Amino acid sequence: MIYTITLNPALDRIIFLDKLVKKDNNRTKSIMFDIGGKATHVSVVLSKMGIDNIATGILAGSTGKHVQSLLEAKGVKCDYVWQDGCETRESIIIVPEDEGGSYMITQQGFGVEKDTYQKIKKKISEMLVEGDIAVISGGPPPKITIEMYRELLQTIIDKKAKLIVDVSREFLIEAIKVKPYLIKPNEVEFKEIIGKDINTENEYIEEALKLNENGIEIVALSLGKKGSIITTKDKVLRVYPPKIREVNDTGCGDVFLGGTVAMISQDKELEDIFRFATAISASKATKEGSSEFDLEQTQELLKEVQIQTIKRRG
Ligand code: TA6
Repeated sequence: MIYTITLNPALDRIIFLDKLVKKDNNRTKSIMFDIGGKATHVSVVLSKMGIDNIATGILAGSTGKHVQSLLEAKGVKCDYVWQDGCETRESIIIVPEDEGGSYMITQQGFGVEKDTYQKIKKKISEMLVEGDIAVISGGPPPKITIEMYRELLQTIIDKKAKLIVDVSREFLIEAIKVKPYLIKPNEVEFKEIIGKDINTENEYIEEALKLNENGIEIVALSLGKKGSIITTKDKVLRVYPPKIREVNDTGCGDVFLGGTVAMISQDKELEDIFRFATAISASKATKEGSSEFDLEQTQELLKEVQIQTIKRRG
């Protein structure tokens, strides 16, 4: 079974404008809601592909109910811990259509009480069995300390599940200590964990291979619109995305992770994993929602993904 763990889900309020002008009354063209928070997106991808999974984490209030109803409408099986007396956060995504790209204004979220933390830790421990895949992704909520986060990761490792982590800053630095199966840092996050201000792709590869040698099976370094560098002990790939007409770039990284997890769960080869992940992420970029994509379009885009094998052991 695959479990996606979003400690701090968000309701994405996505606002489309012709343009965004300071000190002006910018009239919206349209507004839509989607799920947010990162591992939630992984569950959406898996569910649409018919791959069994359960979405868990922490939700609260009417906004939390809205997130859960959006997830269930997308076919996701939910098993969240609920905290009373507060509200799941919103992430406001502004898409000015004259610029390309988007602006994201994200609330921190509510402070997680100790008993809520104990409940999610217990749920994770009781659900997971050896061989499961556990994806923990997205910024942890307030009051989740590094120590508490590490304990959650250790709980997953102790159950001998395959741990996949997409988080940033001090939480990612902590995560690599438990040697997760896969991490998906962007360039800023990667520099934070290696503690060096490097810039060339060769330097990235050299540092990523050190992480592989230290026990992280797959490092998927996201270069954003430039694609990604994938390293394992035995292989290094440089993956280039297809050309698409971008509508909303929000959620591309999370859907990329969803595609990655889907292919890993089907024991695909490294190239196939990241060809698919790149294609489904490109499909997401052509959609308005932060978790929208089209599987038929993804199949079409597969052949436009370019992969260069830079290193192969043996
Ligand atoms: O990556 C996109 C996204 O998940 C949005 O849907 C929005 O919810 C935001 O990121 C949340 O980011 P955070 O790191 O705060 O969990």
